[in-house]
Amino acid sequence: MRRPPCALRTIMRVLLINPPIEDFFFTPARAYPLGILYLGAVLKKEGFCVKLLNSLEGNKKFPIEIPEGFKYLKRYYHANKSPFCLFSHYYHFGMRFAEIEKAIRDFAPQVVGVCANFSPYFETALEVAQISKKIDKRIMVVLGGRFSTAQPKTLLARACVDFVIRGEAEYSILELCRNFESGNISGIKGLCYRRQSGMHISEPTFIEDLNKLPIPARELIAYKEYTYRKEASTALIASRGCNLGCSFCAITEKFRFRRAENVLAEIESCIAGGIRHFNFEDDNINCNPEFEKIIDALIDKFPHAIKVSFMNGLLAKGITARLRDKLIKAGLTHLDFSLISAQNSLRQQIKRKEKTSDIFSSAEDFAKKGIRSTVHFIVGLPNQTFASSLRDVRLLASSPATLGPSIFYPVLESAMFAQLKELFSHAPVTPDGGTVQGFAQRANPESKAAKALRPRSFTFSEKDYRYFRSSAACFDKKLSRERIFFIFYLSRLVNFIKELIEKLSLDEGSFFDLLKNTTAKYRISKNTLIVSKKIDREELGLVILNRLLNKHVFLAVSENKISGKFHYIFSKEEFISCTDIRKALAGLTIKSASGARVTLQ
Ligand code: B12
Ligand code: SF4
Repeated sequence: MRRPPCALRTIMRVLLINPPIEDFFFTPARAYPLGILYLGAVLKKEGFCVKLLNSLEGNKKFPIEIPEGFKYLKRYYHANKSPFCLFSHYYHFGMRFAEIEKAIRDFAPQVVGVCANFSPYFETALEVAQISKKIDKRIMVVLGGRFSTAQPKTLLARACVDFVIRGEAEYSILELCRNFESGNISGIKGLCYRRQSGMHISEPTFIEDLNKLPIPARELIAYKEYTYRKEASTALIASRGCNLGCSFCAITEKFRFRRAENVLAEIESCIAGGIRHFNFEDDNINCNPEFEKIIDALIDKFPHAIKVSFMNGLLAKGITARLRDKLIKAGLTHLDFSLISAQNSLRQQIKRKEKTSDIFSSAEDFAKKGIRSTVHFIVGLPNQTFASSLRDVRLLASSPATLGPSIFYPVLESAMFAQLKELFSHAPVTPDGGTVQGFAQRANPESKAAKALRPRSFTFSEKDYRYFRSSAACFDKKLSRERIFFIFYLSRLVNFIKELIEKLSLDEGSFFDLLKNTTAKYRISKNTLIVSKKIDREELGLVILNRLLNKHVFLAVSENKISGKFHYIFSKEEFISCTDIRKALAGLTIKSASGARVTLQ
């Protein structure tokens, strides 16, 4: 590899990369590479020549073949124009590997740092490591992030990985780069590497005083291109760690927070650079004793000039009426709460201490002031039943909040992970009877055939990490996969109605009129509707909803253009019983953010 003949030749070149991810879905509004921006800031400050490649920048995505291990999901995720559908394609989100290769060649780094944060996507991080070594085997490849912290040995087993840093890596990567040439790396906190006698694995390191860290080096990315509701937007974090200890969560390190002035200085520098929206990614920012002070300062210094959100969630407990009004004044765009489940015994089991009544009353209070909330809840937790999930949907339907269902996934460092042995012993099996590595999927867990296929002992290999994502819908101990997706469909139907009555200011009477009139516009013959103009999402949703409520049995729809006409072909969603959906909808009261209600018959 030719290194550039520039003045920087003697300065070490470090390239930090956030790799692509491959999945059925991704949330582009939160693709901010905060972790490596912190590393970049520390390295830049010390004079290293740093470049950052966030391959998730710019919302690139390419449909790719569903990997063999995920083929069982084809039954649930397929091309569907219905506004209630699950996912459709499997995608490569982010830059293609060839583009990443070119970027590495062009920059000619001595060090490549790759973020291996998410367990299910560690393979794309390894692919980037592999590419770096292929370009020049002298490149020092270092990996870090949550997955790296949990499984350093998995990564170090690959020749393309030289080092893994466990935990918060700002100071450790700096030390590593400083000592790169001398080779004196002993004593660097969190550093793991291979040696002749095996692997050297250090304990993860966490930074005590966050105020001493430089602010993330946003100038390393096209920061104005990251937008939210058309305004330049950034993620930021005012604290790290969490003391609350929910058993399904990876965040087990001690809670530490930044002083208000320190956070303010970061916000000021962002505002000077044109950023107007601030999304706090803290795990529980309102446990931060400086939180109200930060909000007060935002109101004082930037009145009506900025917008704020907390997409990783706020704890409802502690949001007093005074704080609520301040948050709104500071430019709050919307709220995200984490209900997990409304069932008390489940909440106790997962050690969730927040009261559900606090969440519901907060969502009501904010709605009255014109601020929408999304209440996130988990479907498929160990020991969760269908009835319990259905109750969550009912409760949320009658609240002004949007429903945010997410499917349970196991997290490597969580306390719950230790119980996996038990969970895997109910290992599901694929509908076609095959097994997928350590855990396979099973249509009827109690069937004789399924029991015969159940692995006798608990084993799972690194190939199984890919299933530690919500879209894999892995467990079906008490709540089968069909039932999990049922809750998803139902939630989408409820959200669709909420949105519609809000947007068109409908009441119960006008909602049912709209339903009837829209359907009357379209004549469906043999499950096919042919029109000269494309039908919009809302109308299509209303057509499906009306047919559903009137006992017809389709939920899926495909769209094709034939000889200038649009053909909509309606079909059954095989795995969902329309009778059950109708039963679940019957008598359901749905409330919009503005308070309008519709009760379905
Ligand atoms: C923002 C976020 C996202 C964003 C993406 C962010 C991104 N940059 O790509 C979105 C919303 C898309 C996302 C999605 C998911 N997420 Co998320 N996410 C987070 C969150 C809330 C904040 C991350 C952050 O900015 N932290 C702040 C920075 C400062 O810390 P950091 O990133 O950890 O970086 C430090 C170290 O890790 C390390 N480090 C990081 N990178 C590197 C690189 C090198 C080279 C080195 C040496 C060190 C290093 O040094 C950094 C500085 O100290 C974390 C929770 C958390 N507190 O971290 C969960 C978290 C990372 N997410 C998690 C998961 C599992 C997911 C999902 C896969 C879950 C799912 N639904 O299946 C999804 C993916 C779904 C999808 N297809 O979109 C888990 C990861 C656990 C694991 N081992 O896999 C976490 C920890 C949440 C949790 N409570 O369990 N997520
Ligand atoms: S889920 Fe949130 S509150 Fe619970 S331990 Fe994790 S970070 Fe803390």
